[in-house]
Parts: sequence; structure tokens; C-alpha cells
Amino acid sequence: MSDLADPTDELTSAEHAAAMADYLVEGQARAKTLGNRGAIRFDHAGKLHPEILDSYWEHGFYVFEDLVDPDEVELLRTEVEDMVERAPTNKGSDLDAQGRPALGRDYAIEPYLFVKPLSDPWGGTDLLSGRHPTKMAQPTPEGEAPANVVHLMFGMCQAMPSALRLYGHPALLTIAEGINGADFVPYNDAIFVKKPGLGGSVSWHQDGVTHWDSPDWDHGIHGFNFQVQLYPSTPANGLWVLPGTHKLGRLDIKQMVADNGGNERLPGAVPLFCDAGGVTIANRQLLHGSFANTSPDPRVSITFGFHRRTSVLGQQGGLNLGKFYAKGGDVYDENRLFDRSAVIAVAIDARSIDHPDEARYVYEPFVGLEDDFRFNDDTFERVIKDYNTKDLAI
Ligand SMILES: O=C(O)CCC(=O)C(=O)O
Ligand SMILES: [Fe+2]
Repeated sequence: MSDLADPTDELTSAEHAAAMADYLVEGQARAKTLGNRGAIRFDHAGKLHPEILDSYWEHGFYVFEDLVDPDEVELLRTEVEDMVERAPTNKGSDLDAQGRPALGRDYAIEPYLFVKPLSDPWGGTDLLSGRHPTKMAQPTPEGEAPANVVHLMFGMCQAMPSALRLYGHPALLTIAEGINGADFVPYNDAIFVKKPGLGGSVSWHQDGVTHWDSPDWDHGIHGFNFQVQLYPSTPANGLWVLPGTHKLGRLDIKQMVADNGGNERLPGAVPLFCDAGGVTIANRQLLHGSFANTSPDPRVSITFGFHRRTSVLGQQGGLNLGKFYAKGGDVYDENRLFDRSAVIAVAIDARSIDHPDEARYVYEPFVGLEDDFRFNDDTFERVIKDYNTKDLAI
């Protein structure tokens, strides 16, 4: 028997779900007391309502309920499913499970990141600049599980026409402007796919890597991320955050988990829950993470972020995402910011073709340049193809 693993390391999916149950209820109740959720509201000038901004800055996150129309969500779901199905069957394969050419073999950045079911790929490793210092529980999946599942998909503006149009959503861009100023710039994007009983975890972390010790450090300097939720985001499958931690600087996460007896269910944390079509925003300095999805419900979160221009300009790309950021180390000069921001300009135009009755978002850095950034074959080639090699990761 001595060659068997320590039995305490073995956790069934059902045991994991049971161990979470009370924490989920308590966290959701706590989340409801914060008052940072509801429909999007604007002021008389059409800007994001200052009360929403105040609440965002106080807690470090906000939940916009029912923001994206059901028809748009439906199309996004279809295209996400299609993208998942077009993944290569295994590493190095050129074919998907149906024998078709897999998507993205000609992309500069591999669009798929696979993980073992219910695993934590980054916790306790040096990956992604070592920013996930502790490892989440890795339950054993029930029954016949695939060896690997799609965990993240990159390059959505190239791979999914509906995602490019989402990137030009006027309400979302108005939120980005409210938080980061009218000259805001993009960060990156990734689609988190967490199938029921299979989806992996994302260990506790803070996203920013560049400005923690900067003399200009403040609670907004590392920007924020949107997550557009295509299915209900629940306490069991959703992202958890520790409210207010975006104001505290870099945290000793290892110590926080140790102080909790090594238990990953950190006290005081709350889940970002909402129905499909809800949009959550989270400050990139906020402590956040998600548990293995041992729930019966899928989560797909279309995740993309924006920065203040001043946070990025002149910085050197610091976040090392391994092969996904082979270009790490680039200096983000005006040209680089312009080239990556052009994706927003093209996305706004792509959206306007599909939503002719919706007011286009006016993106200040491209005012007067609209005709150069119409959505067409030329701009697809020039701006959208491999746009994520120009991500602005800080
Ligand atoms: O959605 C998740 O599980 C993780 C998201 C995350 O870490 C992020 O958006 O920065
Ligand atoms: Fe994160």
C-alpha cells in the first residue's frame, strides 16, 4: 500500500462539490449585500453613470445584468461551440475531431490551451510570471472523461465574427471609457471554457505585473477585464473575487491561503454571478480565481480587457504567457498602441453593419479615421489577422 498516493490527495468530483456547498451559499449572500450589480445606467451625456463607477472603484468589480441581447448571446454560443469543435484532436495534430482541418494552424498565436479535466494548470508554478502561487484542489472527474479539455481560446476577433462585433459593443466601450478615459487602449482577450464536471480551475491571483512598485501606482493602473457570460455564471462555476483588494497593492496570496489552514476557499470572497447575457467587470489588481467546475452547469466567459493609455505607453510587455506571448519584451510605443487599438475601430464598423439601428460608439483615438478602418477584406488582413501578437499586456 505504501506506493499509493496519500489518500487525502484524492478528491472525487462529488466530494469537491459537497465541500464547496456552504461556501457558495455564504459567498453569494455576501455578494448581494454589496450593491454593485444591476442594469447598465448612463448619465445625461450618455456616459457610464457615476454611481456605477463609484461602486466599481469601491469594490473593484461590478455585475451588469442582462447587458447583451439574447440573440447576440445565442450567436456567440454557436460560434464558441464551433471554435471548440474545431480544436485539434491533440497537440501537433492538424485535424479536428471530425477530421476537418483544425482552426488556427495558420495563426501566429496558438488559439487553444488545453488542460486535464478539473485541473489547475498554473497554481503553484512559475507559469504566467508565477502569479498563481498556490494550487487549487484537482478533483477526479466522474466516469469516462477526455484526457484534455479546451480551457482557453485566444484570437476571438479573428476566429469569431460575432466576437469581433461584440468587441465594438457601444455599451461595453462606454464602460471602458468611463473607467480608463476616452483614449483607453486594449489589453488582450481569452475565452474561458468550463464544461460541467470537466472545467479546470484558475488559482487565486492578481493580474497586473508591471506597476506594483511604480511611483504612480494607484487602484486603476493595471486596467480591468470584461467577462461576457454566455451561460449563467453561478457561485459554483463562476469567478470569485475578494472585494476591495484592488486597493491593497500586491498581496501575499501564499500567506493568505496558509492563514486559512491551506484551504483554497478564502474567507470574505464573493462569486460573480449573473444570468447569460450578463457582463462582469473586474479590476486586474483584484484578488480573483475560480474553482474546478464540479457543478452541472457550463460557463463560457468571453474575457477582454482595457487599459488607461498612460499605463501602457512606453512600458515593456511584462507578462510572460509562454508561447502565447512569444513577443513578450516589446516596448509599447505609440505605433504599437495605434495598431492594436485599430481592432476596436474595425470592430465598431463590423458591428454597425450588423446593427444598423444601434448608435456606433465613437472611439476618440480614431475620430476622423473611420474610413480607413471600415470592416472589409483589406482591414481584416491588415488589422485583424494575428492582431493578438500586438496585445498590450502589463
Ligand atoms: O474566469 C476565470 O475563471 C478566470 C478569469 C481571470 O483570471 C481573468 O479574467 O483575469
Ligand atoms: Fe486573472
